[in-house]
Amino acid sequence: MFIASLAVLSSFLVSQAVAHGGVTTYVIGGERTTYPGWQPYNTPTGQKSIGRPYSVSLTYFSKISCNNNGQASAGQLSATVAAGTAITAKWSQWTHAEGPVTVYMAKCSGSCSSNSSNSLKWFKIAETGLISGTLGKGSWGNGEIMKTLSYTTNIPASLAAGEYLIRHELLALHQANTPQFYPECAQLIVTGGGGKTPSGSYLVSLPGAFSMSDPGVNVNIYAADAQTITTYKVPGPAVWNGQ
Ligand SMILES: *[C@@H]1O[C@H](CO)[C@@H](O)[C@H](O)[C@H]1NC(C)=O
Ligand SMILES: [Cu+2]
Repeated sequence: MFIASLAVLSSFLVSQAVAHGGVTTYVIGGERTTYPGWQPYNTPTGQKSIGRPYSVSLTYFSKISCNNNGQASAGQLSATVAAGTAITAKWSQWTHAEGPVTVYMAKCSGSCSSNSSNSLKWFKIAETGLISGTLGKGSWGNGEIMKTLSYTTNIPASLAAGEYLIRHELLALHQANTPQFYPECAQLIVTGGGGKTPSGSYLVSLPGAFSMSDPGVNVNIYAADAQTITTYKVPGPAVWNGQ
């Protein structure tokens, strides 16, 4: 009895630790359609998920696109979603209040499952950075994730139909000058839409869009000046306005 409850407790702690910062569920169009995200603490064998695979939620620049080698899983699925529809990412656990939340998309050529996330062009569809207050003591997008464990954004209504990756990133800034990235991707098949895709400065490569030289990445929220600075530029391109 004692041994059994210890085993249950330790497996609970392990899965919580690994799941920290990982999208566990995607909800499309309100509560009507729910898809499980990739489950990093389960064996990859036989997993069928719209989430791209990853093993540990925390990552760094070399794996910044989808937190893996860029490839789809063997059982990769895609979710069909009409342009203009809300998509909600849900996390099971999150503990870092400081830093921005961003959502990117990338158009695949042909089938997303045969495209590396590292060679696509990404655009940003939403961001929540410093909401109020200072870098050191302010309210951040990541603090909202701690409260709701979810982030909802709309697939741009004007977006061209086709296959896309969607990427949610939590950038945790609680360690001085040591950013922690928690990105995950999922595959979507967008229907309807207005035939538009962004161009020019809205499109970036991942890796490539930001590095430690970015002032929004290399942040010390405990520095003296951070207690008075009230502006913060979220790393990456401007949010695409759908035009
Ligand atoms: C994406 O996959 C298609 C095949 O479906 C291929 O023709 C194309 O070159 C790939 N593009 C990238 C960027 O990997
Ligand atoms: Cu953490």
